[in-house]
Amino acid sequence: MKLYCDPISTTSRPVLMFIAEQGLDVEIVKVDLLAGEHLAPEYLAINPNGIVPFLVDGDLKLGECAAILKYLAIRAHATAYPEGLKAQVKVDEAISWFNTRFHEVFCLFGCYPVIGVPHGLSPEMAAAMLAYGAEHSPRWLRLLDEQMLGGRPFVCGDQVSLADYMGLSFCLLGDLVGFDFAPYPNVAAWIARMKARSGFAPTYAAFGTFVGFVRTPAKAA
Ligand SMILES: N[C@@H](CCC(=O)N[C@@H](CS)C(=O)NCC(=O)O)C(=O)O
Repeated sequence: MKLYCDPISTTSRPVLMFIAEQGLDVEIVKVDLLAGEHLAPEYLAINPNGIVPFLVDGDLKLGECAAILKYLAIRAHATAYPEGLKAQVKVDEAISWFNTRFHEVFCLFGCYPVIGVPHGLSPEMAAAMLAYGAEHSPRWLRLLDEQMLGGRPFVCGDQVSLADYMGLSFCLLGDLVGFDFAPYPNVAAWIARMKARSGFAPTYAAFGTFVGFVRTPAKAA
C-alpha cells in the first residue's frame, strides 16, 4: 500500500499522523508540492486530480483525506473510527464540520492568503481575505471551543477520533499567521493534548520548517 503525500500539505498530515500512531505498514511516497511534482505527468498518471494525499492499495485508488483515513481505520479496526453506526456518524459529522465552513473561513480566508501572494494573489486581495477570515473565524472557533469540545478531551468524546487528526491540521494552519488560541481555552488544551501524542512530532516537523520560512520577514517580503 502506498500513500502519495507531502507533509507540508494540510490534508496529508492527518493521514501521516494516524499512520505513525497506528504503526501501519504503508509506503510513504513524497510528492513535493513546492517543486510541482503533483503536476508532473508521472503523478497525474496515478492521480489525475494532481492533489495529495492519494492512496493506492492494489486495485483501489483513493483520494480525499477523510476517505483515506476511514479506509485505513476500518481496515486496522482502529477505535479512532469506532464501531457502531451512531458513533461513526458522529465522527463523520465532525469531519464534515471541519471540512466545510471551518475550513472555508479559518483556513482558506484566515490563513492561506499569506502563502498566496508569492503564488500570484495580489497583496490587496490577500489582505481582504485575511480580514474576512479574522472577522468570521471567531464564530466557528467558539463553536469548536464550547460545543464540540466543551470539557471533553477530544471532539467526539473521551477517545481520539479521525476528526481530531483532521481538525488539528486545520487549526495548526493558524501558525502561518501566528494565530493565538488563548481566547479559546478548550481548543488550546485540545491542541496541546494532540501535540503530546506520539505521531505529532514526526508528522509536523516539515510543516514547522515551512511555517518558519513563511514567517521570516526577509523571505516573506
Ligand atoms: N479535498 C481534498 C483536498 C486535497 C488538497 O487540496 N490537497 C492540496 C494540498 S493540502 C494539494 O494537493 N494541492 C495541490 C494543488 O491544488 O495543485 C482532501 O481532503 O484530500
